Amino acid sequence: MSRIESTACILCSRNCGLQVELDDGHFTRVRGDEAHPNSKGYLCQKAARLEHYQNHADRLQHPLKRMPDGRFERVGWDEALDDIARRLVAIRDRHGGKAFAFVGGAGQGNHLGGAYSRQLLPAMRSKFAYNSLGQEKTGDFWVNGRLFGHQTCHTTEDVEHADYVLFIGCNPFQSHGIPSARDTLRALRKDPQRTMVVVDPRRTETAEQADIHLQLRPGTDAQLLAAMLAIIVRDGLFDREFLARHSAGFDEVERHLRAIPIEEYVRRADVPLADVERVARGFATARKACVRVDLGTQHTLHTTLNAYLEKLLWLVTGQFGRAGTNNLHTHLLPILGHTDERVQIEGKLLPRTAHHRMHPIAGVFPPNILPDEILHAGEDRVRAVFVDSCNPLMTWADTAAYERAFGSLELLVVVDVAMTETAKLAHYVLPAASQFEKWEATGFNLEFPENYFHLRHPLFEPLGETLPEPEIYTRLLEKMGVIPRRFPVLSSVARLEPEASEYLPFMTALVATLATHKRWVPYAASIAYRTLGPALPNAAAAAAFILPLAMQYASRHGTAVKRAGHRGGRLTLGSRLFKAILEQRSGVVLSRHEYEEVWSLVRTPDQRIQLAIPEMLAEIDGLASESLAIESYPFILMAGERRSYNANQIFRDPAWRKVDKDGAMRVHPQDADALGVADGDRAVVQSASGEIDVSIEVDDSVRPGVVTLPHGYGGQFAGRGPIGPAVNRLTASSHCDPFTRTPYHKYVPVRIRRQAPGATGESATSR
Ligand SMILES: Nc1nc2c(c(=O)[nH]1)N[C@H]1C(S)=C(S)[C@@H](COP(=O)(O)OP(=O)(O)OC[C@H]3O[C@@H](n4cnc5c(=O)[nH]c(N)nc54)[C@H](O)[C@@H]3O)O[C@H]1N2
Ligand SMILES: Nc1nc2c(c(=O)[nH]1)N[C@H]1C(S)=C(S)[C@@H](COP(=O)(O)OP(=O)(O)OC[C@H]3O[C@@H](n4cnc5c(=O)[nH]c(N)nc54)[C@H](O)[C@@H]3O)O[C@H]1N2
Ligand code: SF4
Ligand SMILES: [Mo]
Repeated sequence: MSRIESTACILCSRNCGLQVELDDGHFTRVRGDEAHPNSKGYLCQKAARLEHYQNHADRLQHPLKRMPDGRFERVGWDEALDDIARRLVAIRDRHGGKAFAFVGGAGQGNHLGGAYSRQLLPAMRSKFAYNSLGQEKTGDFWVNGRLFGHQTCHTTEDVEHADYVLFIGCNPFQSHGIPSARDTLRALRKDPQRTMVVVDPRRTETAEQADIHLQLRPGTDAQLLAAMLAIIVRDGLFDREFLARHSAGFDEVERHLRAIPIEEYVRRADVPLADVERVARGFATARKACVRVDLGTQHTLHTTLNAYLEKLLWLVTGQFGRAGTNNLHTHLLPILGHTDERVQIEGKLLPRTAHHRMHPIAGVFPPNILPDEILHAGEDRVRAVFVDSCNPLMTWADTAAYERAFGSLELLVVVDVAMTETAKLAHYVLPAASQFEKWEATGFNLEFPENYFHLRHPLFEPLGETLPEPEIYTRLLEKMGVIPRRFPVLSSVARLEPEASEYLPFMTALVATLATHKRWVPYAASIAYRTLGPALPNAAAAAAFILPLAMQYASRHGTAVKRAGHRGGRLTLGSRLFKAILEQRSGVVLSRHEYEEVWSLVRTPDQRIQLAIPEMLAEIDGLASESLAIESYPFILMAGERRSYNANQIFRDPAWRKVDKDGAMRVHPQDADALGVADGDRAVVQSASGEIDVSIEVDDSVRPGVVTLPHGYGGQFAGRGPIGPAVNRLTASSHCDPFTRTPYHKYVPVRIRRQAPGATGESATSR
């Protein structure tokens, strides 16, 4: 019997609402959900392929244990979790918290489990959370921390309402990342009053639609942005009134900007000076302008400085805090932390890693250092790693380093829905129910002035013996002895008509319990799951921890929550918001702010934006002495492009791809001639770290001297592979921003040689 249900796409951070038709455990049709308050029916071609995530040959069904001969054997949940709990506790008690690292915890659509998995860190007395944000966004978060006073002050861009949009190092036509990307781009292109500028070394699908495309030399964004800012300062295009009212430190920033050799930096970026002047002026004088950036600036040279310069662009021109500009936004799920490396807590600085002495940013440690933290010889090395919703063997820099590091651990546990490359190295592989078999939600609700939240209901029965993460981690904590198995008082309060009483007796009891048992505070999610959980309607136990978060949100943003249509008093507004979240199948508008309320989200003591960041000003000065030539590697590889059929490493069955099955390498015709390669030929790409075999696509959208390979290929499926380019065989742990350690994936120096027909190298990809 087929039926129609509401859910959301799990393939990118937009999490578009979907209406899906289901039949006998399968997706038979996928459409956009018009009732979804944010995506309003929008979706892209990838969502139609979700059946390939839900049902495929490598789905995990049972807990597995790796035997001494390398084979995996099926074990029971209790046997697996008892042994894991015993070994974790032994490692913790013998070596302390430094011996444990937690990896991942959430993908593009599954952030509910993260509330439970992160409890393992305090249970292990460890602070060492590594995840993919630490290989792309931490430079941005660090700069936000300095500018706005808190690393959770995450910025957003109102592309939909802007007159002038600058896309720097992002390709929303393919990667989305902005609301209803393709519709939004089309609207921009069609309106002669609005201007779209793309800054990208490739003539991307987005650039094709732009009014101005600055096709800069890779890795020169810092020079180009510095030159634009210098033009703005030189020509007096900054917003004096905005700066005087809302910021501090502009004079100092201005001094550094005035010293910038504009023409020389524009020459280094290799774009026409007249275009740069036009863009600087156009952006500064537009009524409503915003900047959208992504990996093109975050995965290249000067990652952190790029974030600073990009934000200065909209701050010095006063393009902030209004419709059509950049803004801050609210959070329901706390996906970011605040870990300022300068601040002392109880007389102590933040914990640093044993080998690199690296500090966290927004609570996250960088993937690029983890292999060294495991492999170094010290007593204080990382010995046990838990991986959840992440596949570092494929997605993090330096696959060979990860193979060595993970292969040497005393304990590696992987929680995933599928048998991944990382899972193959694990001592235990624990099978999670898929995102359509359990309650799920995303924390990527990054909108302003309206913000949204979508709690997704399970659509299918869990496959085989799979369990949702809330159950896996709660059982593990119980077996480790960090929380009791029963909370009789809380459970009995929870059973007293929780909805009719607005959950208030339960919240009161929870707060009282945690006040008397402070050691349980870090495990509030599991405690709410075990106590309030069973009393929730529709078996929504996993959503129980959202109650306190909704109450916190309502108490902080009460007026905006009421503007969104929610009703209630000081105590009940939050619990009513929670009820709405539980009930509305297509998602909820959480809050509706007025633009000027953006200042209430700034966390500096005086709500002024602190423009002068000494570390960044020093780096601006240092640009003058930079040299870029790397003679022995004549090409720059952008390792990890977004295309029409990649979606991180979420799909494993290559049958999901309608085109680009090989994940071909784009090469400029001039370079193809010089290399003697044509469409469909094979070539070997070699970097300082490794080499892989690729298929060629001659394409004049790239600059000469630049080649691109897609992200999300190179995995194994059903015993076969690698399928397509495994790009992280070419990247190196050490090739990264010195400050944040985020990788330079878009700037990998390589050599290329033609592969004679019929020849297959050791690292050849099978087809
Ligand atoms: N189809 C698809 N969509 C996705 C994903 C996916 O795997 N597939 N992944 C999602 C995720 S996790 C993320 S983080 C986003 C990323 O989304 P994007 O950052 O938009 O995607 P990319 O294609 O990796 O990189 C963007 C652009 O940076 C350009 N670039 C390379 N080097 C430079 C440079 O030096 N300077 C500048 N200015 N630009 C440069 C590239 O040519 C490319 O067009 O996409 C999300 N959406
Ligand atoms: N060279 C290069 N490398 C890159 C990039 C690049 O551009 N170039 N892009 C980087 C970027 S921006 C990102 S965000 C990362 C993404 O890389 P990762 O952080 O590794 O995340 P994903 O590929 O999204 O998915 C990881 C795993 O989640 C599993 N999964 C799916 N659903 C569930 C679930 O419900 N529960 C559990 N437990 N697991 C589940 C999937 O099976 C998959 O194995 O890759 C990065 N790697
Ligand atoms: S991949 Fe992203 S843009 Fe496409 S349907 Fe899914 S969530 Fe929406
Ligand atoms: Mo990402």
